[in-house]
Amino acid sequence: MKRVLSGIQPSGQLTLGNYIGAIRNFVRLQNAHECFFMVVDMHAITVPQEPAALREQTEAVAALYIASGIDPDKAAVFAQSHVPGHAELGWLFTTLAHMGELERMTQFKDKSAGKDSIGAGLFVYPVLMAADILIYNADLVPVGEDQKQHLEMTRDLAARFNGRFGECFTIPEPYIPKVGARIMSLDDASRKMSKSNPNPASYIAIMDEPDMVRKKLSRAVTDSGRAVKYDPANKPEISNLMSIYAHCADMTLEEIESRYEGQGYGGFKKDLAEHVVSVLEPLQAKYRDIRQSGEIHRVLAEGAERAEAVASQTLRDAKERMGFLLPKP
Ligand code: AQP
Repeated sequence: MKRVLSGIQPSGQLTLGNYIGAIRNFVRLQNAHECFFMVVDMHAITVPQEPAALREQTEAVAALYIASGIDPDKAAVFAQSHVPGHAELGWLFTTLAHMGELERMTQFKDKSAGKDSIGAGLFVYPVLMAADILIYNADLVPVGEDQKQHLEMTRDLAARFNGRFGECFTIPEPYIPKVGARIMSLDDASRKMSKSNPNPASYIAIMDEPDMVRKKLSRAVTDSGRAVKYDPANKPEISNLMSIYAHCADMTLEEIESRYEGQGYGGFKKDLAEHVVSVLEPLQAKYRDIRQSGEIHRVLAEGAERAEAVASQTLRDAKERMGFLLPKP
């Protein structure tokens, strides 16, 4: 059985991009694999977070995992900060990572652009991500396209460590969906949909009410012309909406093209909104039940216990190989 690891930052309201690019695949993978799904709260603080909001969002992301169909009896669901080995292994990896490779990371460039003061944590974000993955010796990492570069760096760090200290870490593979790996912003199809975008009209939040979803999609920017045709290079806006449609209606892009042949964007956008609502409404109802039950704390505690059992072994092995004097049991 392959081991799967992934996580999402509690850095705002989760979007349809997070759902299509990541969470849906978590749910698919849990049946045939040993899965670990984290709420990566320590990554979230690489940009400023309000403490009360961080706590609330951490619970919210865990509850959304469960509401989306992740079964905590199958997959370990936990908060990254509840397993201290992530931070410790992350520190060890900072001594192997190179400044040059970290400077090349596009997420760092995007998030630091135009800022006067940039936290060192944002710079070493990919090193902590490598520790998250390698501490479980994960084989597969389901992520959206934007995380591919970080995953490459994880593979490089694993190979560097193994080359220097002996085989310790599994080299993980990315698991990226073919369609929907990069859902774009509703107001600008050159930028990805992001939960930390200050303009809420740019994203569909998983918890957006049906009327809000309809409003946002009716106002979503579309290309000039009227053909519903998948052509990301020349028609990025409509192609993005088609990717969302394909996922929510469970249809292929070709089926969507033929359904709307000769019809223009109006009807397509209306139907799209209904498909999105039909996916989100049941999920929102389950989310509310889970939050009310208060069971999320138990889920997180049990998940952290399962994760810790694996993480502490790997960390011990890595430290021993690096030459640390380990305390006698
Ligand atoms: N627009 C997207 N399309 C497809 N996949 C996406 N993901 C994020 N946005 C899209 C995937 O969701 C997972 C969790 O992401 P994250 O929270 O760890 O950080 P992120 O990639 O930086 O996501 P956001 O929403 O843009 O967060 P903020 O705004 O806080 O930085 C990842 O697998 C990601 O690929």
